[in-house]
Order: sequence, then C-alpha cells, then structure tokens
Amino acid sequence: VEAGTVWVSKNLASNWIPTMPQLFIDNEWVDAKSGKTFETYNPHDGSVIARVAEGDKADIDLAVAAAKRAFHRNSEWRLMDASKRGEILRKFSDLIERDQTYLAELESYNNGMVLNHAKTFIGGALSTVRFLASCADKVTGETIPSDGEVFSYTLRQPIGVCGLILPWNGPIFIFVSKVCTALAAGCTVVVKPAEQTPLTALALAALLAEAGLPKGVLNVVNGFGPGAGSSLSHHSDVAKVSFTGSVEVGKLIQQASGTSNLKRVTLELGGKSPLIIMNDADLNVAVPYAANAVFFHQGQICIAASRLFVQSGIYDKFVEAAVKYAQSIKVGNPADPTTQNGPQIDETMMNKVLGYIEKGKKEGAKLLCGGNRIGTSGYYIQPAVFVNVTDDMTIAKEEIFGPVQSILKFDTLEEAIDRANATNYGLAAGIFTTDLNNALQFSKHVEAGTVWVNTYLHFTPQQPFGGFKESGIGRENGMDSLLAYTEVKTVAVALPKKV
Ligand code: TXE
Repeated sequence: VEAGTVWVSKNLASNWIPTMPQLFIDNEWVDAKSGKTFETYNPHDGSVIARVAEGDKADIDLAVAAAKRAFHRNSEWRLMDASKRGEILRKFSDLIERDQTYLAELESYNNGMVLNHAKTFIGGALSTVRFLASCADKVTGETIPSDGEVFSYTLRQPIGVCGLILPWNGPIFIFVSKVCTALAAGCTVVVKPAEQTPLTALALAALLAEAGLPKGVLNVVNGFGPGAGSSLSHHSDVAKVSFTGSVEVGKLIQQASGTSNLKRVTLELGGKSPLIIMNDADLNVAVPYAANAVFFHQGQICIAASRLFVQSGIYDKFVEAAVKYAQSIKVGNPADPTTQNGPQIDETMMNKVLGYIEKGKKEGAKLLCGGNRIGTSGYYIQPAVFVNVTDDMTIAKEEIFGPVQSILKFDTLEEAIDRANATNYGLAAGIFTTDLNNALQFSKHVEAGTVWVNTYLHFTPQQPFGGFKESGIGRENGMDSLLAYTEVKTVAVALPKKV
C-alpha cells in the first residue's frame, strides 16, 4: 500500500480508511513489532472505526533510530538549505488545503469534533504551517562584541531528535503546530498521537511524505502512554520532548528527562482559566463570548474559561442571559452542519465530567440548566450552568474538561485578581470591560500565559502560547517556540588583531 494513495482520498464514500492503519517509520508503513493492534472509535455512537497498529518500546526504538539517522550531519535533511525546508512545509500546507474536506471529516469522525469546528481548526493549522514555512530560514545567531582578540558569534542549531506526544483534543492542529515547528528548526521527530485519535496523524504523515520530506525525518508511532509514550520520554537519543496533556503525565515527562539524559522539555498542560466580567462590560458581547469560552468543543480545550467571575452589579442579569444562551446550544451529531456541540471524546471522559457535575451539586453549587447525559448512544452531555459557586468547591478548582460553566460573584477588581490567581494553573485569562485601566491592571497582575481583553480564544500562529505555574513549561507557537527547538552555540575565533 503506497502512502498518499490510501490516505489522500477525497472521496469519503470510497474505502477511505485502511482497515488496519500501520505505523509510519522511516517513510514506510509497518506493523508494530509485537503485531498488536487496538481499536479506535467514533464518539458519536461508540462504534469501532478501525484497528490500529499498537506501537511499543521496540517500535519507538526503531523510530528514534530512523530519526537519528536522518539527523546525521551528512544526511539529506541536515545538508538541505533552510529555505528548502520552508518550501517543503509550504507544499505540505498546500496539500492540507487540497485535502481539507477529507481531513476535517476524518478529524470529526474520530474525535467527535463538530465538523465546522474541525474546519476552523484546519484553517488554523494551515496558517500555522505557512507561518512556520516562512520562519525556517529566519533563525539567526548573533555577533558578540567579546573582550579580547576573538571574533565571536552564535549559531542557532536544531536540537536533534524530538519526541512529540500529542493529546486527543485537537489532533490535527496540535500535530501541525508541534511537528512543523520542529521541522522548521531543522529537527527530526517521532510523534506519539493520543490513543483515542490515532488516524489524522497518519493522514498528515502521508501528506508530509508527499511534500518531499526525506525518510526518517518524521515518524509516527501510535500506541498508549505507559508503553510508547513513556519509552519516548525516557529515550536517551531523544534531545527534546514536547508534550500536551494532563499535569500528572507532564510531571512524569519531566521526571523521565531527569532520570534519562536531561532532554529539553516543553509542557503544555491543563488550566482553570478565569474570565472576568466587569459591571461596565457590554453584555451582548460578553455573554456569548463567555459561553463560547467554556462550551466550545464541549469544553475539551485547555484554555476553557471554566471560572467565570461576574461583578455583583450585573450578576443577576448576566446569569439570566447565560442560562438562555446555554439552553440554546444545539448538541448533536458532529457531522450535522447546524450542530454546535458534539460528544465528549469517550465514555471515561464523559463519566468524569458527569462526576464533576454531581460533585458540584453535592458541594452546594446550584445547577440552573443542563448537566445530564443525552441519550444512551455516544457520549453527549447537555451544557451545564452552575451558580453560587465558591472558590473552595471542586468544580472551581479542578479541570473538568467538559461543558460546565461555573459562575462566581465578585465585588472589586482587586478581589477578582486575587481569586483568579488562587490556583496552581496559569494558562489563560480574560476580562470584559470598557475601562482601559481595568484591562491593563488585570493584564499585568493575572498569572497566565495569555490574557484576552474583550475577546477570548483569539489565536494566531505568531503569538507565543503556554502556561505559568502547573499549566506548563515553555511556549508553543510563534518564534519563542521555534527557538526552543534550537541550541545556542557560541563560536570564538582567535584573531591576531582585535577587530
Ligand atoms: O491525558 P494524558 P488524558 C487534561 C484534561 C483531561 C486530563 C486527562 O483535564 O481530563 O488531562 O486526559 C500520553 N508517558 N488534558 O488522559 O494521559 C497519552 O498516550 C508518556 C489537557 O487524555 O496526559 C497521550 O498521548 N506519555 C490537555 C497524552 O499523553 C503518556 C489535553 C495525553 O494523555 C504517558 C488532554 C506516560 N506515562 C488532556 N501517559 C491540554 N493541555 O490541552 C499518557 N501519555
């Protein structure tokens, strides 16, 4: 089976998913060494889509060895002009554009992401690849005015083989963001997609091969965390791991670095992001933004505004409008173009979210709408709105990763800032206000990697994104992320006479 022919089908009615997707190692489709496979599902109804090759330590070893060969100083990849790397990425973006309908449908089918949102994410992926394609030949060092008779300069060199461990909540976007940043910097990669969503990474691997990526530069090993993921994070030939997922596993990745080779680690973890609505905010704008900030993609985004602080002067009016809005959200089959919310990723996650809703009620929060499972097929939950939420309740402290809006009341901005910061997380934050002073005070003092003022979820490829505190280490996107795939090397050349 040739890559590109199987995966790059534009006709969904045809045989568009191989019955047994394999691993992608050294530009070849191969079975797992153990011969093992696992099932992948459609969250809309729990049906099995395919059995996928299940990689483990042995497959990770092969993939890392291929990536290491591709990173050899005399390899095609290492000798390639940086501008040519950019051209390959540009070609990749064109291929994503060519196959965007297929990719969006595959993403939606395997993830439960509403088809329209999958298209939006692919639009974001496209602009991200194009941004990175244009960055590939703009990574520069500096000349250093050193003391003494030396000519001194720095080189920014690719860090080496990178292990990229992906979550299931934005498979295409996060694949593109991590992989293309690493490739733009000149690294080689081994990708371990989330076990819930193994398919689109393989489709994208086929497109990168079609775009002309030399063999071994990109490898994709599907499998589970404790097997494939852990082997990758412990591997001594891996120079960096970039991980997106839970705080618990993020800490394991950091430990694996410490007990192996001190590989560089970028962590993009969870959040409990505060959104502040001041008395002077325009409710017509703030209510829908606040809803979208927590209900988008069924709440399965790390930046979900899961603590909504509303100032006392507008609290009652806001709550009334928020409930109306939540009740108007159309939950259903992600393939239906009128659907706004689809299913949770799987039964485990659905039960986890329903468990949080029960806990919220037990601890004294008032559920004003939603919060029940819808039907018995698939993993659907009605968007929930809680009021009378206090800072000490579990639903105000832990990441729920589901469609649950928790509304908290506050009186002053000072109080809101303190309460917003009273968490171990620090990923994103937002404020709706017409007072510039409020906006600037909040932006300066809130402990979060991204702050949105009178908007939310506004992402662009140029903006660095990441967390304070336990929300992570390092940044994704933008030049900050690209530079984190490089090492700085200082060169000092002795000269007979100072220049
Ligand atoms: O995450 P895991 P899960 C949060 C969210 C969610 C919770 C659990 O709160 O409810 O995490 O989700 C791989 N060594 N986020 O269980 O386990 C795993 O195979 C190496 C936030 O899905 O962290 C998968 O590829 N890798 C989030 C990836 O880690 C390991 C996105 C994520 O899985 C591993 C997802 C190990 N020992 C969940 N164990 C965000 N920041 O956007 C697992 N993995």
